[in-house]
Amino acid sequence: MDKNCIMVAIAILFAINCVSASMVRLTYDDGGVEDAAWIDGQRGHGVVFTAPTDNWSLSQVAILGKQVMPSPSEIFVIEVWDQNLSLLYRVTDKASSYFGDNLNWSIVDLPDVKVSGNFLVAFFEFAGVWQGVDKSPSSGRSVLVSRNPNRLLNWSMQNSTQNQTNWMIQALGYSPEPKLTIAVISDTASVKSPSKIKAVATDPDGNLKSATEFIVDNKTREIVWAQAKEMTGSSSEAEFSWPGAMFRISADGQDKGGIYAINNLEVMANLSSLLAYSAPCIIELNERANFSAEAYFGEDGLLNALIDSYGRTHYISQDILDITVPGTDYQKFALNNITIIKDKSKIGFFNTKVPARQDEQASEIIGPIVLTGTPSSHYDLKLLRLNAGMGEYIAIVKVEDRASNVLNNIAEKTIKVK
Ligand SMILES: [Ca+2]
Ligand SMILES: [Ca+2]
Repeated sequence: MDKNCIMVAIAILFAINCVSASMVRLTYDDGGVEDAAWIDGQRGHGVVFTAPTDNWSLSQVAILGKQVMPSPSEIFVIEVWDQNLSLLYRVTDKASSYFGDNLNWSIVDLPDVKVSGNFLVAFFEFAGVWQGVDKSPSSGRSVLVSRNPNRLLNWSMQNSTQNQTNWMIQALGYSPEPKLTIAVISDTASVKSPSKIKAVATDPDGNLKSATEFIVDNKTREIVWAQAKEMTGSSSEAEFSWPGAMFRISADGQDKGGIYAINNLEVMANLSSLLAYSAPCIIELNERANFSAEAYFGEDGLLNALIDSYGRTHYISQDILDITVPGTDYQKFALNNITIIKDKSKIGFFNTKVPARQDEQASEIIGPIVLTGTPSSHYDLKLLRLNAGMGEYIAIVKVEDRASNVLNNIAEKTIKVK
């Protein structure tokens, strides 16, 4: 499978070992630079960001770049504009203090500019800095801008179309983050008597979103179980119970191994039992097309939907169609809409580990599994909840707010499965 694809899918998982949660980085590029471009003195590279919350404190701008040699300009200007294109802040500095001979990320400090809704970061380099370009399908947020008056320009770049250009400019900032305390109420786990962990979160600006419990095998470091619960407001409680089970995937009745899966929080009520769980995956339609996606399973474990990271649907089951578009002929629908090629397309899931050290690999692929089933047989894929083996498990609780702040706590006691 394509390595890029795997990296993207891993990034879609979570950074469970991130220590500091205070700084949030807004990025619309994929992190891999494919090209670099400079533009003339009148024009600037602009990226339209959306603040995670109102009055977000924008404290740094990161730009991937290197100096043009010989440099036509000694200085660069960074401007932050609000959604009406009005100037909020301007930095003017010496290009050689930030950019060198190689394409590297440079961090430019700002004095905590308060931004809300959409805001724009414009980089004017006066043809003196090569601006790093990510050429993956663009988010449409990279634009050309000009001043006097501040405005967006029509796209006119040689060799770069706007839908394949992401200026590698990122915004770093912060807003009040939640606090989390967790307590182990019951430290043995079985179906009859699940382990219990209580999480209490508070958030100064009252935008709590969710808490998630991860159960990690103390020996293998595998995440065997994950469960999310909604949180709201400025103070919230959640109790997690774990029945000593682990998520596994079976294909055509054969157990293929443990995978990362989680219950879905934000599903419409009439679909919640059909889309009860989701698991990140990689779909390989044929030799040329592969992409990261999300597989959705029902309460009964049957596969009901495959949706890729661009939002394209590759499979939905008849049960889903009957609810979302009643009266549709499923066979006809399947023929025209399902992209999976029987006996040819493959799917890979993730066995995800919490690395003990940073250089350890965090995930491995389960599969790729050739899809031999049919749309009506749910491609013979089933999410299993089987007993986790005897041993010690670590519980980690993550709390998130609606401003992308993330905080993790590890339970002080391990959980035993006997
Ligand atoms: Ca790229
Ligand atoms: Ca908050």
